[in-house]
Amino acid sequence: MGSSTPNIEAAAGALARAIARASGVAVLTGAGVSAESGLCTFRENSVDTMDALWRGFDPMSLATPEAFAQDPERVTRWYDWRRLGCLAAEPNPGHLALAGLEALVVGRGGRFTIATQNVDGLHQRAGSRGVLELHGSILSWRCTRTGRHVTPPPTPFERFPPGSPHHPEGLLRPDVVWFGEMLPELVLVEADEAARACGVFLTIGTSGVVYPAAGLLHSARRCGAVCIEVNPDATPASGSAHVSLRAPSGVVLPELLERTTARLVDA
Ligand code: BJW
Repeated sequence: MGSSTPNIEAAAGALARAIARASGVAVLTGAGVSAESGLCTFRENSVDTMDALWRGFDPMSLATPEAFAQDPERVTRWYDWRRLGCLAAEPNPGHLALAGLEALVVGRGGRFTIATQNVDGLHQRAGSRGVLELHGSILSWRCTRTGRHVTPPPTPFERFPPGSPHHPEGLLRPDVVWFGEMLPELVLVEADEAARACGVFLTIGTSGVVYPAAGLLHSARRCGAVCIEVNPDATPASGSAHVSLRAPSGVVLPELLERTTARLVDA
């Protein structure tokens, strides 16, 4: 394998040392990790990835309780389109490499946690087990009146917004966390504990601007973790990373896994 991504040896060395000591590895992922599965990111929707219907819409203006209250049909049409896209997408080599890294860490007695901001379920489908969904799941929907959950079938909704099967006056909404809503408390506590306890923290494919998720990197760094960023572009988080890998995660993560494994075998 021959990528010449600068800094990859430094990152592999930090990971191998942490794994050899059986110390934990914690990972924060964002939309960029699923970009190579064909899913749109939030802050850089390109003509290639956005369906014609949704070009010109600002995703950030649809991901709020206010947008849903004002126009539930428009918001649920967008989320249904994305839900079907997530179901049709496949995990990419970046997701698979993270599942492989988990096996390596856990096999040596360490703790491995992925705190993901993504709602697409692709880490789980790649085989990752220690996944914390900070912003919920687009595959699960809930009644706005009763709070009861439903997993809709993998076909488009028949009417918009879909009515709730649990309450005559309820609507279904995606079980995701919109701006101004609280993250699931226990999930956030567990993610913060993992960040504070780990030896290496990876922040992958996120612009690092949405809190409290973005604060996990700072928790990890304050507690002494080696912090590694994987992102083709610099972000506000870059200054807090000890090592930056400026490449797509689907390219660099398999190589990082390979080099880390080789170091452990050689040791
Ligand atoms: C690649 C790549 C490749 C491309 N490989 N990389 C502290 C300070 C300031 C504000 C706040 C604060 N605390 C709370 C707030 C308010 C707010 C917030 O953070 N606002 C900021 C924007 C200023 N936070 C909240 O409201 C949160 N709730 C909360 O804090 O509750 C308490 C509270 C309530 C009221 C007031 C105050 C406090 C909730 C946040 C929920 C975010 N929800 C969304 C939608 C989820 C559902 C859905 O999917 O539709 O989550 S918004 C959206 O942003 C989504 C994402 O998970 C999240 C982060 O985006 P992400 O993943 O980073 O994607 P992008 O597109 O931004 O970046 C992609 C990156 O990938 C780029 O860097 C590319 O370069 C890179 N990339 N290809 C690797 N191949």
